[in-house]
This record gives sequence, C-alpha cells and structure tokens, in this order.
Amino acid sequence: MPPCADSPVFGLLINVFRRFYTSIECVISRHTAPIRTPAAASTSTTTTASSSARLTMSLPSDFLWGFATASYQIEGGAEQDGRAPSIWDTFCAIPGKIADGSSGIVACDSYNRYRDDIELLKKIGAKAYRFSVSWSRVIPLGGRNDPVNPAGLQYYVTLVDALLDAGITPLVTVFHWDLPDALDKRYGGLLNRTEFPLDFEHYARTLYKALPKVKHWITFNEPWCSSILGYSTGFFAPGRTSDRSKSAEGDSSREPWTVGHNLLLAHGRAVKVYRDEFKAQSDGGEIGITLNGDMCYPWDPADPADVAAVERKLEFSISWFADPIYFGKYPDSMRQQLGDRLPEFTDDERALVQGSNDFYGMNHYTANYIRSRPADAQPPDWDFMGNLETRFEDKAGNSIGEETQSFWLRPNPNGFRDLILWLTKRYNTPKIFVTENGTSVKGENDLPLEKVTEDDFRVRYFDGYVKAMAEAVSQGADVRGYMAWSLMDNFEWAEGYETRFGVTYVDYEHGQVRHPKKSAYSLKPLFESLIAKA
Ligand code: GBH
Repeated sequence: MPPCADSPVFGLLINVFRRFYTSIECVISRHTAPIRTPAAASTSTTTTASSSARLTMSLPSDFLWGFATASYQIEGGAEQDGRAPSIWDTFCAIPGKIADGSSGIVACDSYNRYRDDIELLKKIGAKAYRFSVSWSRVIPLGGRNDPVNPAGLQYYVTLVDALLDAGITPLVTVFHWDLPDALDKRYGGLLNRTEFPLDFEHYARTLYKALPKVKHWITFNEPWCSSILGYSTGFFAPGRTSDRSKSAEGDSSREPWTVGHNLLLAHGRAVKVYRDEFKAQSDGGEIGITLNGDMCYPWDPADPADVAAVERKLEFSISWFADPIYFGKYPDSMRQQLGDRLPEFTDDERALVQGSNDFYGMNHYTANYIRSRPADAQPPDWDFMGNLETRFEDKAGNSIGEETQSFWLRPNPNGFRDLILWLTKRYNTPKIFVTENGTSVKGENDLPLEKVTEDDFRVRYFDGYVKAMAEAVSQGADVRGYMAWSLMDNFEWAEGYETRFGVTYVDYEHGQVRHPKKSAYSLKPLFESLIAKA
C-alpha cells in the first residue's frame, strides 16, 4: 500500500485503482480474433498444444528480442563523473515518498558494472537491449545553453560500442522519467510549453550525434506516467497533486493534461530533428514513442455502458497520446469530459506531432475489468480515467488473473493479444516494438536465494505473454521486437527495492552481485520456437 493512504483524494483514487474492466464485443468483434472470455485466460497462462503448433515460426526471422532497463533504476553512480541530480533524486529524498525509504543513488551500480550486464545478456542469448540515458549525466543542468558533460556522454558511447561488439542491438530511450532537477527548478520542467520541448530537442540531438550507430530510438517512456503519476496523483516525481496532504503545489485538474501536451510537442520536435538531420545517414534508423496500456474488458459484457467505458478507458490511457500522433487530434471522449482543460493543438504543433512515429513502442503488463459510472454522475475534476472504475473481478466473479507483488498487476496473457489487435485496428497496423513486458512475483523479496532463482511463476508469465503476442502476429499484427522487463531486479520507483521485476536477482546486500533466475534462460528457447529461420 503506497504512503499517505489516509487522504481523501488518495482514498478515492485507490478505490478506483482497485477496480477494473473490457470489451470483448467492442474490441474483438472488429477483428478476426476468436471471441474468448478473459476469464478463460485468467486461470491459465499457457497456450494449448494445438495453438502452439500454429504459432511455431510465426514471428519474422529478423525479430529482435531481449531485455529492458532504465537509467535511474539501474545505474547508481549518482554523483560520479559530473552527473547532477534528476527530479527522482530530489523526490526520493522526501520522507514518505518511497516505500522502503530508498533511492537510485547506488541501485544496481550499472554505471560501473555495465560489462557484467553485457556478459549477462550474452549468456542468456539476448539479441537486443533497451536502456535509457540519464539526461543529467549528459547535460547536468539540462538546458540547451548548458554545458555537455563529456564523461557522462562517453559512458553511453562506450556502452553502445560494447553492446555492438557483443552482437547485441541497442534500443535507446532518450527519457525514462529522470528529468534534470535544474530544469524543474528553472522553469517548471514538463509544465513549460516552450522551454521544455526546445531543451529536449537539444538533448536528443546531442545523443543522435554522439551515438550514430544506434538505429532504434525511443523518445519518451510512458508519458502517461510522467503526466498522471507526476502531476495528478503525485505518486511519482515531481509529486505534484491537488492533494494538499501530499504536496503544497499542484492542480490535478489541469497540470497532467498540460504536461501530456508538452511531452507530445517535445516528442514531435525530437522526431523532426532525427528525420531532418540524422535519419538519412543512419542506415535504416527509426524513432518512436513508448506508451503504456493495460487491456480492458467490460465488468458486465451485457451492459452497453460498460462496453463503452472500456473504449473510453483505452482512449484516456493510450489514445491520449496515440491519436495526436496518428490522427492529429485528441480523442472526442477526452475533449468532451475535459473541455478546455485539455490543451488545443495549434496548426504548427499538430504538424509537428501528427505522423511522428516510425514505430509504436508498447509497454504492457496487465488487464482490468471496467465498470461504467452512472451517466449522470459527474466525474471529479481530477478524474483521469474517463468516469469509470477498474476492477480485478467481473460481474460473475471471475478474476482477471493471479496476484503478484504489484498491486496493479495480474497476469492475463490473452489481454496482450487483444490489445495488440486493438492497436492494429485503430492505428492501421503500425509497426510495433514491445518495449516492456514482465511481472513481479508475490513474496519474492522474502525468499532465500536458492528459491528466488526458481521463478516458475515468471517463466509461465513470459510463456503465456510471448505466445499471445505470436498469436496476434499470426492474426495480422506487425510486431518486430520484444523486450522483457527487466534484465535485473532494480529500483522499482515508489515501491523501492521490495518489488522485483528482474529475470536476474540482484543481491543489494552484497555488492550488487547478479544471479540469473530460471526465467532469464527461458526466453531463448521460447523465441527460437517462434521465430522463422532466415
Ligand atoms: C513500467 O511501467 C515502467 O516503464 C518501468 O520503469 C517499471 O519498472 C515497470 O513498469 C514495472 O513497474 O498507480 O494504479 O495508476 C508500467 C506501467 C503504469 C504500471 C502505471 C503501474 C500504476 C498503476 N505502469 N501503473 S496506478
């Protein structure tokens, strides 16, 4: 249970979070996919033998698979070689914000142990590795007129070269939430509609120039999280919210929508620079944004209001960003509920944002049942879900999936297939890279080492989810890559180190030593059975 559970806004939010959603009808009937109840999916994470046979070799021969991490979650080296603080360093220092009172100051010490990480990737057969860059390591004060830190930049140059030498394809995330603290203090960081996109553009250009061998760029990781968790609930840095028991500043009714807009503008600028100045010389280089999204199913499939709420939930979480990128406008459902709290695109802004994805980066973990709220119930002004509730059980009492260590995560592999097909339909078969997928395991942190590495629950999770993805491909989706979250246990943001997502156990008590779990070795044979031979 996160901290500050006693405040009224938090109480309401947590009630909402505890619930759930989807629409078999509205989602699936538009595809050729067979209609299946999510309940059937929840009891088993494995695919039947006959469908396995159909899936054999269904992924393209150049399919990229590997593992993902993020700078603040693994690097440590917080004060090494001239790195300056990010908003996460500042946030972690505030008592009560992180469950175990920890921070990313040391984390997995990957700033010093990246060679171990690459050896590990080789050992477990990875073809690709997704990592993110710490902005305040490269440009400590962040801005376009601030100095670049050569030692910080060199770390990433060395990392990319070492990965390529090992035959591993790097996918680089430019921003995974760790904004230079100086920019937050200078002009309000992500809240600034003019300065932030310009500084981000300059930072991105600095990376493109220094890392010409990188061919897969991700501008932002999960802008939903930066906006909602950073500026509505205040769970994440910089922790702004209308809930005055948690923050002296913030406006949950407006700031998240402003921030989301500014992130889209910054994404658009960074993509334009890549296309104008680097893409031609990059030998096939591509750029896109990574969005998080849970699959949704209706609490009561027979109730049209729940079916409609499913679509609204997907729009409020995914289409908020994807519709401007693919269609040049925000979803009508959001405009209708949020009015002028949702910014309007100027013509220039729209031109920058529309068409700005070479690929769709997909982070996916779980599914929810959705229950509509009565049509005459006005949503509170901090509502960010579309006037509905999310639940783990449907009307008939079916559970969406088993419990994990994460209060928000219950495995439902068919939801992955269904969401890939939903994206495929709505955005006209975009090229998709799955940039994160994975699970925590209930109670894992309390197990002794010899038990913790026997993570059969996680092995089953990957088996079910990867096969569900292959099924979506066999039904027409264009998925080109898959990165498991995460290469190793790491700093799980507000949950600190108690929740582990790694395929590798990290022994924080004894010098960050890495111990691969069973799941680390499970992906290679799994993908070998699904990828067509060249
Ligand atoms: C990913 O987000 C992150 O990219 C990664 O850094 C992280 O380590 C990994 O997940 C595991 O958590 O408070 O009820 O609104 C996953 C998507 C979306 C999951 C927001 C948690 C919070 C639920 N996240 N969600 S709630």
